[in-house]
Amino acid sequence: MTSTASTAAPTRTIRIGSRKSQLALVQTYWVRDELQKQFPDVAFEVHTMETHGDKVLDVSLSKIGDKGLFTQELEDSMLRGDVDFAVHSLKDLPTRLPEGLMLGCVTEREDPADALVVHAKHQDKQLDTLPQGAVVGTSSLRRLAQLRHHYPHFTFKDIRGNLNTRLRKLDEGQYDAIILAVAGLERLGMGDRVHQTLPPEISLHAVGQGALGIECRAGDADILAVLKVLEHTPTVHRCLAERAFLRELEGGCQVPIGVNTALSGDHLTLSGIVASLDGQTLIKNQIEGAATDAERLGVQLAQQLRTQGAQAILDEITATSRS
Ligand code: DPM
Repeated sequence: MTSTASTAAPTRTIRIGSRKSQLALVQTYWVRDELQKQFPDVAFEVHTMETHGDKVLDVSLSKIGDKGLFTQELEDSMLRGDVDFAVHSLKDLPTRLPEGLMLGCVTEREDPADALVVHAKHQDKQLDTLPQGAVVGTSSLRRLAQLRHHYPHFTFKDIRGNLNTRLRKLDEGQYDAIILAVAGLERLGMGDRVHQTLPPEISLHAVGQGALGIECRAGDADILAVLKVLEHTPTVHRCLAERAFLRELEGGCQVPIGVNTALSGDHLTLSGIVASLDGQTLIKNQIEGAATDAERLGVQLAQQLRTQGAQAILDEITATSRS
C-alpha cells in the first residue's frame, strides 16, 4: 500500500536562510508556508543568522557602506551549501550579487509607497500641515532628500532600529513623525499606523520596495523550479527595470535614488530621481516601453539622468561618505 502525502516521510529537505529580525522572519515564514502548500512532501527548515547590518546599530546606515550589509552572512551560507536560498526585502538586496548566486524569484509586490507615521498629538495633521520645525525621523538619504526639497521647514533627525523600536521612539515623543515603508508596516500587522501614503510627486520609493527577492545558487535547477511557483511576472518586470536603473547609476542601497513604475498590459513606465542631500536639486525623468525590455529601459533612464547631471550628485555623496 502506498501512503498519502500527509503521512509520508519528507522526500527531501530544503533549508532557508533568514535574518532574525521580526520583519525578516515574517517574510521568510510566509515564503515557507506558501511553498509548503505546493510541495507537501518537502521538509522546509528555517536557519536564522545575524548579519553585519543587524550588529551595528549605533552608526548611521549611510556611513557604514552598504554592499551586502544585510545579506553577506546569508550569501556565504548559501555558497557553502549550508542553506539553499535566502529571503530578503528586495530593496535590501544589492543590484550586483556575488559570483555563484542569483536572484531566483521575485514575489508579488505590496504597496511600494512610503508612509508618514505621526505622534498621537498630530493625528489631525498631514505633511502639508505639520508645524514649522516638526522633527521628522528617517535615516534614508532618499526620503531625507526628497522631503527636504518639499518641506524645508522640518527638522530631520536620524532614526535607527527595527520597526518596533522606531515606533516606540516616535510614541515617546522623540519625533513628531517618522517615514516608513507601507509594506513593512502591513506585513507586521501594523498597517493602521500608516497615517498618510506619500504620493510619487513627494517621494519616489526605493528600488524593489514592497517586493521580496529570493536569492539562491546560480543555476541550482531544483531550487529554481521550487521558487518559480512564487514568481509574479508583473512585479519581475517592474523590479528588473528599477534594479537595472540603480545598477547603471552604480548606487548602493543607501543613495538618494528613487523610482516609480506602472505597468499597463505589457507597457511599462519607469520614473526615476536622483536628489542632492540638501534637497536643492532633484534630477528626474521618465521612460516607457515594452515590459520585456525592462532592463534596457532602466539602463536608458539612468543614462538620461546622468546627462542631466546625476553623476555629479552621486560622486559628491560618495566622496563625503568616505571622509
Ligand atoms: C533600504 C532603505 C531602508 C531600508 C533605504 C531607503 C530604509 C532605511 C531607513 C535600502 N532598506 O528606503 O531609501 O528608513 O532608515 C527596510 C524596510 C523594509 C525593507 C523598512 C522601511 C520594509 C519594506 C520592504 C530598511 N528594508 O523602508 O521603512 O520590504 O520593501
